[in-house]
Amino acid sequence: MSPTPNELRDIAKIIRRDVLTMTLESGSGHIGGSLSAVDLLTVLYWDRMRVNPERPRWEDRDRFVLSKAHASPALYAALARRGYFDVRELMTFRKLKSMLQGFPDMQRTPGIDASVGSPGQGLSIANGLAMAAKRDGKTFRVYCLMGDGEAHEGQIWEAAMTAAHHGLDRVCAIMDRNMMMGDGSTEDIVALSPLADKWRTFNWHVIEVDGHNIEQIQAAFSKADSVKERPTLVLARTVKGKGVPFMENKAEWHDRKLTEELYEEAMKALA
Ligand SMILES: Cc1ncc(C[n+]2csc(CCOP(=O)(O)OP(=O)(O)O)c2C)c(N)n1
Repeated sequence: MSPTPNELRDIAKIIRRDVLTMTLESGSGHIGGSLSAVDLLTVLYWDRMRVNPERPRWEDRDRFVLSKAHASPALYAALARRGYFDVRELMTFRKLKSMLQGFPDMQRTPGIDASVGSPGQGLSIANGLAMAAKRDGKTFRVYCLMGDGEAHEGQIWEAAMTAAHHGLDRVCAIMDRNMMMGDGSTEDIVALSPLADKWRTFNWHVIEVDGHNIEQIQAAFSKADSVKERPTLVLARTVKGKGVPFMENKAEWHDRKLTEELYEEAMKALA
């Protein structure tokens, strides 16, 4: 049985705490964009996706592609808490020989469906998985989480056209619209607005949600399931650094290093 929305909120809090603990331990890693994506990942892994952590390579599983690959701490924590591997493994994040490298590697880590790293590539991978599913008569769905800053990459729009052209209705892309990237506001760097209109013009079904509202996220994924002949984009309004007030909406927390002192303060906010 799926957890209740309140239980999902509790899980999200645990994952946020894990993100902080593992990045303190590693001395590096991307915190802001991990925290903005946690509620989306929680709903996907605990409520939406058809997966079996005991059989990470089960061929009928739904697939997940972390196109914003630098948010790996959030994904690794979600996979560990969901039972794909021992939670203690999180403390090896970014260390030599660890299976939890800075960017996800499907050959090393149970639960990772695509090796990713360079921004802009994930949606193309998701398209390929969806096309293969169609060819093989499989019913699995493919979820792909992108950053909004990633939409500066032309490949995203090539993939958007491709998915619409082929009517890939089993592709559900999610854009973590936190309005920020490492160097500041997406709108100052290269404006993306009106983003929903852009995707609609590319012939996608677009659903806009508050990306921290569990019920809205659940409803969006349910709706996406029923859309036929077109891919869906869940445009999730989020806050970079969500849950830790001194990190929220601060571009510097894209990849700033935690100190013990700041860690304690952040953990208090997530108590
Ligand atoms: C080809 C390439 N372009 C750019 C970068 C630098 N870079 C890494 S992630 C990223 C975008 C970060 O913004 P966003 O996707 O919005 O991430 P989020 O705010 O969700 O963390 C950029 C510009 C890179 N590593 N490689």
